[in-house]
Amino acid sequence: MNIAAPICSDTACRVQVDGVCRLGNDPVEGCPHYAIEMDDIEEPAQEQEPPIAQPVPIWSSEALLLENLVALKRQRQVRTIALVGEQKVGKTTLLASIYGAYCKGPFAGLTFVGSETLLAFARLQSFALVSSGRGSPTVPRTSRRDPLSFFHLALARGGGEVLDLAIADRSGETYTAARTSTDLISTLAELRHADRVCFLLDGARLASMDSRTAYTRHFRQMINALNDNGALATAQDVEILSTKFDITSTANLEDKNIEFLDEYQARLVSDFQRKGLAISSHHICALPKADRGVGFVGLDEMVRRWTAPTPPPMVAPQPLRDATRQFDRLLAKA
Ligand SMILES: Nc1nc2c(ncn2[C@@H]2O[C@H](COP(=O)(O)OP(=O)(O)OP(=O)(O)O)[C@@H](O)[C@H]2O)c(=O)[nH]1
Ligand SMILES: [Mg+2]
Repeated sequence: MNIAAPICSDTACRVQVDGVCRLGNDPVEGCPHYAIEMDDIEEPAQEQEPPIAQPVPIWSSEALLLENLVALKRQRQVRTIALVGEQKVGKTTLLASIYGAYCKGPFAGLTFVGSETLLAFARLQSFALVSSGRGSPTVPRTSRRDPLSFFHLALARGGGEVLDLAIADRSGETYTAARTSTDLISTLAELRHADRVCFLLDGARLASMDSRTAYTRHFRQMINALNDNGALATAQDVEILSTKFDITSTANLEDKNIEFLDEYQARLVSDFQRKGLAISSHHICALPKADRGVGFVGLDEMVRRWTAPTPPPMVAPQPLRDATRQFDRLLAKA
């Protein structure tokens, strides 16, 4: 139903009904209230609601999940490193030590310029502080329930070029399970993203005569399992990092740990090089708590390897030896 627009702004006036002006104007057009635009009547000013700002997403600074890493990789060129090793080999400690080194200043020829995972790093670092109440520095155990996570570092070279590193961490139990149940290997998503895969070899278990034999067999089995199932296909480099060098080097000298370790590493390297892997081996000590005199070992060189400038891609045409067309053979003939 259409309601006729009021003809008089005086709401008590019945001019619209009976044609008589309440104020006695005749003709009614003489009334100042008659036939004025109702829009001209000023509405009492309504209180304006303050505008509600849209929520702004803020970066939590926690460790990156796989989808966060993929998003970051779309924005920046990120070098990804996977740390592979069984429980308590020292993966998380290595991460904490790298961050700790940058907290002190430039390290391995690079300066810290930022991190998308500062809070996660700080949380690891807090376990090493006196205020944590612990007698010696440590890091929290990575549980099998914890998701695969990545720690990010943005590092600058002298010329100002910034390099992004993402280092994967996950629980050692998952890698142990994948070694024996190879159908789990395809679930190790970090390996598909990794430019470099580092196998961490526990120097403390190698230094123990009781566990040495079984452990070395399991370690080789791990590299074999990942290699045979194509999990190392995308990595340009593979490293064996023997951890806890403070323990390996100070345990009973008669056990000749270092000689044993070096021979074992050399054998692994030559066997896997024959299988086509670009593999090398190195000693590291990320937390010299068994012997402070040993100090941090191999971390500087390791970060330099991880961040070394990549050679420019080969663009020159390569000669084809047995090409079917004469034209394609020209370069080989030259
Ligand atoms: N002496 C010595 N101990 C170390 C070194 N690196 C790590 N550790 C110790 O080894 C233990 C295990 O280290 P983590 O870093 O938690 O090992 P992880 O590989 O992350 O283990 P999961 O989280 O179980 O997969 C901790 O008590 C560390 O303090 C080292 O270089 N020297
Ligand atoms: Mg851990």
